[in-house]
Order: sequence, then structure tokens, then C-alpha cells
Amino acid sequence: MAEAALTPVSVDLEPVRLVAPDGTPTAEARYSRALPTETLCWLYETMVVTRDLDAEFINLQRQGELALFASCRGQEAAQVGGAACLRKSDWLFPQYRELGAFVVRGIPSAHVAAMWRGTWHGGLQFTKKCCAPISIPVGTHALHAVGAAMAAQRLGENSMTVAFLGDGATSEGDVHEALNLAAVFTAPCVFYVQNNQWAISVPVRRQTAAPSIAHKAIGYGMPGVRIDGNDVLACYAVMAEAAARARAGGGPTLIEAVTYRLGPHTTSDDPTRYRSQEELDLWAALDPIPRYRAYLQGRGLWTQRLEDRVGARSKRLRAELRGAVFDAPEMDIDEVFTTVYADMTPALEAQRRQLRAELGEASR
Ligand SMILES: Cc1ncc(C[n+]2csc(CCOP(=O)(O)OP(=O)(O)O)c2C)c(N)n1
Ligand SMILES: [Mg+2]
Repeated sequence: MAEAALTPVSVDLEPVRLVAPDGTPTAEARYSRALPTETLCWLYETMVVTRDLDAEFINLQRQGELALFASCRGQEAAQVGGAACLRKSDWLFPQYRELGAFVVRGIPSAHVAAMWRGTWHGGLQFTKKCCAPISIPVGTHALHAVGAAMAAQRLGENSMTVAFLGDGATSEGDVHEALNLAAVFTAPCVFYVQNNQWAISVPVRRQTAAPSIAHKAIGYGMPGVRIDGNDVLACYAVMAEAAARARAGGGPTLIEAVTYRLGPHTTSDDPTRYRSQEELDLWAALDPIPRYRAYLQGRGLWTQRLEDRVGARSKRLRAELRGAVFDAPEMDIDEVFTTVYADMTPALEAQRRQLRAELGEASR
């Protein structure tokens, strides 16, 4: 087992940015923008498809088809860039807002919908794409990500894991334990914090007194990097570097992607109760999608043909999602009770009778 490196680390408060808000390249020279044209266009396509599918999920929730939905609107660059540079065999441990990462991984939206619809197996199919099910308990999955990374390390696999976390999650004890454990055991794990400025109605200034979330890395003894989370190329480049370091035995990295949640926390939330229109307008002007489109235009890579192709794919995927949700089989309510223990307990039997009575059905 490698000893934890005792190298002093420092963290730059200024986020890494490769593309300025107006779409022009910045002077940043430590990281490269040199990706193949196909990849550059595919990043754009994936961000737009994510935003369109996100809107469809909200529609479906409003139509009563989903119990709840947590929109990633505004965070597409952070999620798509952060996931796109990984290998398909690197395991993702999402929080609950990572639609962009799911689109990158090719997880069918119907499977994401099963989770938000509340069918009992919702999310389990994610594992086929090396992605853990969504984690609603905030922060618990950070430990799973470290455990999986340590397992990969011991098995001699050349893979790494990513814990997708929110700014609020960094205040959880589980996340502290995960960061510390990962650093001490040089686990090949990246902690990817999307600082979207809010944890429901709690602003990020109430999460930490540190200069930034990335600065916490200093205390754990791992590299910490702040990135402009609305710049897809910065997210791609910095995550690629951290993933390569993890694979090479260099241990974990804490990345803070500075971004903004443009929508409500979930479909059950009313953000006008706790944040101002001015703040929203400020961040709406930093929207990652028009920024990246302007960058592609500046490089002569954006074409109407690309836009049309992306629009057609979005339309098809939205229709597929609606179809999958409307045609979803009715859930057998008995499974809630029959799949808990080999033999149903009297208490569960009583609950089943009660539920059936409430649903107006004759008990079996
Ligand atoms: C352990 C735990 N505590 C509290 C909650 C309630 N809760 C749900 S989301 C959330 C805020 C999380 O904020 P953040 O980590 O910033 O993620 P974001 O929703 O902004 O993406 C809280 C407190 C929960 N789900 N789990
Ligand atoms: Mg947050």
C-alpha cells in the first residue's frame, strides 16, 4: 500500500476557465482545449439534449406521472464535461441531480424516470453502465465511491471512481470521512462538488467558513481545484487530469465546479421565497450552453446542420421518454411487502391489509 503523500498543497481561488462567458478562449495555459472536432460538437449536443430532456422530466412531473424531479438546468457543463472525459468502466456515484452525467453514460431516460416515479427497482439498472443508483440521503454515497475505489485499487484494476456532490453535501460527516479515508489510502477517487450556490434554501456561505470548498482539500492533503463549472471545456480538462492522476496511483482530488442551479431545488420547491430575481438574472447571463455555442461559432464549428441534428435527437429522446413513462406497467403494490423478508411478518401483513383497504381493493 502506498503511503499517503505529505506534499503541501495550495489552492487557487480563481477558477480554471478555458472559455470566457462571451465564448472567447481565455489565456489559461495549464490546461488544453485541444479536443477532436467530433468531441467538441458532441459535448454541445449532449448539453442541449440534457437541457431538453430535463424540461420533459419537469413536464411529466407536472402531469402527475413522476413523484418529484430535481432539475439540473444551468449545471449541464459541469455534469457533461465532468463525465465525458472518463472511461466507461470508471464508476460514477451520483447525488440526485446528475441528468447530464446519465446522458453521457447512455443511461436510458426511462430508467431515470423509473426512479422519480418511485417504482421499487428504480435506479438499479444504472449499474449496467457503471453508475450507482441515485442517492437521496445527502453525502452517503461519497463513502461508497471511496470503497469502490479502494476495491478497484486492491483488485489491480486501472479504474477510478467519481463522487458527485453538492455544496451542501460537503457539510455532511460522511463526506468528511470519505475525503479523509480516500486521502490516507490514496484511493483513486475524485470528489466532484458542483457548487450550485444553494442547498435548498441555504446559501453556500452557510456551508463553510473556508475561502472555498476546494480549499478544504488542503486539510485532507489532496489537490483541490476550483473550476468555472459553466465552462464545459474547463470541467472536461480538470476532471481528465484528476482521473489520470487517480489511475496512476496519485490518489484523490477535490474539484469544486462553481455553477448555479437555474431552476428550483426540486419540483416541490419555490425558490422565489429565498433568492432574488437579480441573482437569477446574473447567473442566467452566464448560462453554459449559449457560451459554448458562441465558442464553437468562433472556431467555425457550429453549423445550422449541427443544431438541426441536435434538435431532432432531442425530439426523438423526449418522445421516447414520454412513451416509456405512459406505457410503464402498473406497479404490483404487494411487492412493497412481499420482497422485504422471506416470510412476511404479522406487522407487514397488517400494513398490506390497511393499504389495500385505503386503495379500495379487497384484501387477498
Ligand atoms: C442526510 C440528508 N439530510 C438532509 C436531506 C434533505 N436534503 C435534500 S437535498 C438537500 C440539499 C443538498 O444540497 P447540495 O448538496 O448543495 O445539492 P443540490 O441539491 O444543491 O444539488 C437536503 C438538505 C437529505 N436528503 N439527506
Ligand atoms: Mg447545492
